[in-house]
Order: sequence, then C-alpha cells, then structure tokens
Amino acid sequence: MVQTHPDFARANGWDDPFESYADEDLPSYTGLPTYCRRPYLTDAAALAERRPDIAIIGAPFDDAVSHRPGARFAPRAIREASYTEGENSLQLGVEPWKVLDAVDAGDANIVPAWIQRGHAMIYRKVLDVARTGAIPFILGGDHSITWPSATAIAEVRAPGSIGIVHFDAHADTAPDDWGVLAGHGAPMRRLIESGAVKGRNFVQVGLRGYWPGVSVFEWMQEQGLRYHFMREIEERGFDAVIDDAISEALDGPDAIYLSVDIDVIDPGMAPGTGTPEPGGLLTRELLRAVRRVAGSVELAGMDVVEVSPPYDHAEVTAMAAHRAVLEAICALAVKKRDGATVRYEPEAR
Ligand SMILES: [Mn+2]
Repeated sequence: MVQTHPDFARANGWDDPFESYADEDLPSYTGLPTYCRRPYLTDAAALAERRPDIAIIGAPFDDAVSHRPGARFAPRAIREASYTEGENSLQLGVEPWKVLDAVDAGDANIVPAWIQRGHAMIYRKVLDVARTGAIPFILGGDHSITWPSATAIAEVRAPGSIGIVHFDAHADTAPDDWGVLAGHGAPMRRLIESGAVKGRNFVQVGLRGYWPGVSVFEWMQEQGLRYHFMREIEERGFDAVIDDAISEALDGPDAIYLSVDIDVIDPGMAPGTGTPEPGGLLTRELLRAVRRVAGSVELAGMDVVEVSPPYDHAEVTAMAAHRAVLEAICALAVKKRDGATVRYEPEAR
C-alpha cells in the first residue's frame, strides 16, 4: 500500500514556512488574464447591479481589415501584456484600483467571417455596458469596431452630443473599402453620416503617409472635420496640438470619445499592426496625450485598436495598447479622487 505523505517539504526534511497568497496577490502571469486582474463580470444584469465606474470590453474582430490581419487576437494579448496590475501610477500619483470600481466585462459575442454579426454584437455589448453608466474601454479589434462602439455610446448619451479625438496615421474616412461600407478604412465616415458624431467635432491627430486621396480630404473639409498632420505636431509641439484637439472636439459637445489606432505610434515602437506607417509618435508621447485628454475632459469612452499580435515583437505593441488604456483609467482615478463623477449619470448633473 502506497502511503501519501501529508507534507512534501517535511518528508524531505525541510521546515515548512510556506504560506499561500490570495489568487489576486500572485504575479500577473498566473491565473486568468483579465485586464489588470479586475473582476470578470460579463452579465449585463450583474453589471447594472454593481454599477462600476469603468468596464473593459474585448472586441476580438478583424474581418474588416484591408491589409495584414491578426487584430482578433489583440484583446487577449493586451490583457496579457503586463507584468503590472497598475497598482500605483507614478506619472499621475494615484492608486487607481483604490479609487475606481473597475471590471472586465469580457468580450463581445463574436464569430469569424461575419462582419455584420460582429459589428452588431459589439454594438450590443458596448450598449449593455454604457447603459449602466460605466465608462466603456474597448480593446479592438480592427478599427471598424469604432463604428458600432461609438454609435452605442452616442445613443446612450444622445447622437451628436460627443466629440471624438482620433489618434491614427490614417483618416479612416473612405466612402467604402472596395464596396464594403463596414471596412476598417471607413468607420469615421459612417459615424459622421449617421449623425452619431458631428463632422466638426471629429478631430484626427497624427495623420501621415499616402492615404487617403484628395477627394476624401475634400469630403472631410465639407464635413468640417478637423485634422492635425504629424508635421504639425513636429512643428508646433504635441501639447499645443492636443489643446486644439480638445477644444475642437468640445466645440458643442460636453464629452469626448477617444479612439486610439496603435499605428499612430511609429512602427519602430509598435510594429504589431496591420498598416504600419513610418514616422509616427513615440509611445511616451501617446501616453502623455491620453493622460491629458482623459484628465481634462469628460471621457465618454475609449477604444484601442489595430494591434496585431502575430506581427508584434516582444509584446511591445500590445504593451503600448495596454498602457494607453491604463493611463486613461488612472487619469479618471485622479478625477474621482478629487471629487468628480466619472460614471455617466445624467440625473446627477
Ligand atoms: Mn485606423
């Protein structure tokens, strides 16, 4: 008869001083990879009952890309791309999770190869979260997901009531991609055409490269859309451009939706993306800009898109996306700590 020894260490002649840690106190590479190890709460009714300040949503969708795929793997990669759980923001001087109630609301219910269904499910998931008053943070996904995501948030608040600050190398305002209205080159045009966001409150930052063509820029000007090329950032400095972007987005609206295409960062620092464009921002410049926007305006929601883990190296792109979200969250934590409301509670305003 084999006898199981009750204690491995003692059986080998050691003392046994080992105590167990709680699951949430173990290193970040253990256990289930929710965003910064926040509680995983996917059910709409449970979210409504808990009333968190913010909620992370995954949109694992890349069926609308025009070039390199892979962004469907990004929500998981971004959740995993961290050794930190964001305990203490040194840049902002706040311990976010002691101030904010934050949950990971899981992924939109997406299957591959079905653009319309994917967009409908992203819309539904973001709507479920936004209706609870929590501020949604959406991990894309290709950039087409901003169409359903920002639409859902605009509908909860009122169409035309939010401005968008859109960091990107590309304008994403094409009429269509080879006839596909839902392509990732066209979501910003859909949002403006539907009235979800007014053209004059749509502000693009970081554009460079060779696309789109002149006729698309003419349409953008007709809509009153404001855009800031990379060369303007180089010439005037990023802080001055961000100040303008904020006031242009809030020229009427009272809240901003922040959309971050990770390709706004130089591909040397963010290679894992579908349509890289050399000559972009430093990662630290993007993080500073996100802190300034989220810290100085009412944030309606945020997405980070176009991370393509199969093209990434050493997780640098996923890590940049993870930090962009975390910087915005910490900026909200500062606001709440200082007495402001972070949740969307129209009755409290
Ligand atoms: Mn884009």
